[in-house]
Amino acid sequence: MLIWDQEHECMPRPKLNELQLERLKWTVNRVYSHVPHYRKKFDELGIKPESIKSLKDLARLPFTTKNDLRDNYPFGLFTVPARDLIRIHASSGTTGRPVVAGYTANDLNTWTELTARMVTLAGVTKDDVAQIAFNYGLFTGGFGLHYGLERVGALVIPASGGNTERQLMLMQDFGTTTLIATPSYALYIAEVAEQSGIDIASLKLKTGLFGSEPWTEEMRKEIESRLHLVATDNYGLSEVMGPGVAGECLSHAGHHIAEDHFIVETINPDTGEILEPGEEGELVFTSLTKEAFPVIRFRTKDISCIDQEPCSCGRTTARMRKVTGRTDDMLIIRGVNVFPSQIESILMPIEGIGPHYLINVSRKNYLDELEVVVELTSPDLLEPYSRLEEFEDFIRQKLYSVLSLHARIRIVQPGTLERTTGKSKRVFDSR
Ligand code: DLL
Repeated sequence: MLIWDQEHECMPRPKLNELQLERLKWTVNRVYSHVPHYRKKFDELGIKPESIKSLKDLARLPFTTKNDLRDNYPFGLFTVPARDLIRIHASSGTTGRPVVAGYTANDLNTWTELTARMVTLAGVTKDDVAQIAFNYGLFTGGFGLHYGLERVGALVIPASGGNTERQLMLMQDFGTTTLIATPSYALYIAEVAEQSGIDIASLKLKTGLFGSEPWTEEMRKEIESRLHLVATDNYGLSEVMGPGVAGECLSHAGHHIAEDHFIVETINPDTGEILEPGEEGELVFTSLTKEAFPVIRFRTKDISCIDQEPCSCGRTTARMRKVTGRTDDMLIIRGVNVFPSQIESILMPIEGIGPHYLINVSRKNYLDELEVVVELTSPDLLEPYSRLEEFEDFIRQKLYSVLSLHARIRIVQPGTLERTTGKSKRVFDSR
């Protein structure tokens, strides 16, 4: 198995920790001297850059939250003036101001190296034809993957998101071997191919690099069987860099984190207490090499756990388990904690319904109500009516056995639910 940066990806842990400490000191120094927000927070806690003597001292530093980023919109947390930046990206942000990420020339080079690492993890090489169906724009997905793929020497097709029929034409004509998209868009591409009578098995697709939104193992199986490829997951976020923070290798044993560039911690989201490897909690990232927009202990709200054991692929970098939810994703319905990913895991294996679903939560007479809308795979399944009721009942029972919640099930015709070319929105909470 090819490793992009053998030296850093396979470093013995003591050596890696040494490098992390040196880089952490550099970062703390940098934010203390250039970013008023950090200086003020550190001063309040009596922390000076010299206070960082070991990696354990990281725990003394304050957390950074999305609100801190919003309060300093747009450039308040940058360490350099705009003239030293050469690129800006921003997260779409469903509410309020977007998060703005700035990059110096060195930052872009680091980012390119890390996405090159990540695509290599997934087995992509210079022999591949990589079609990027992420949006190119302020979103970090398109440009982020673009440069990493070019660096490994793959032939890049910058298709961008949308225009699904053209995506399929490009796949057929240019011999795409690697598809880069959100998992929900990958499914949509599969669906359009099936509807247009394209024989997907005859395409050259081999690998899928999917990320940017949560998806379950059940969804992975569905995508792999419909697109005839090996689907790998990769994780990243604009605040920390974009894609390239972590990605799966072909051992499929978690996502390797670029620990020479980021320190990852898991914390109890309620108390802030630091958790041990293996314990599930909120991921917190500290950047170690970023120039323009370093982050100190950024709380991601993403839930995962960390494994520091070396991987069978030979890399020593810690691995994070696939992120299946966020602390702010969790729905509390009649006192029961429900993650959308749990519902997805239950629905996906049920024969006769497709991988598209919606979760509606509302309140009626002071009581929470959960409605799950699912799509049939074939319109014939709607007949006769009694079968439909039976089927709804079956799905309701399945959900009840895991969630202990009675849900209303609404079965709709194939193709009814909205498809997405980017990140999907499946939960609507009107309470
Ligand atoms: O989604 C960066 C990215 C682009 C990652 C392309 C991978 C591929 P944002 O738009 O800032 O950045 O969204 C970041 O998306 O905090 C997670 O909640 C979620 N997310 C990203 N990747 C995954 C993943 C990009 N593989 C937010 N699994 C993060 C689950 C993910 N959630």
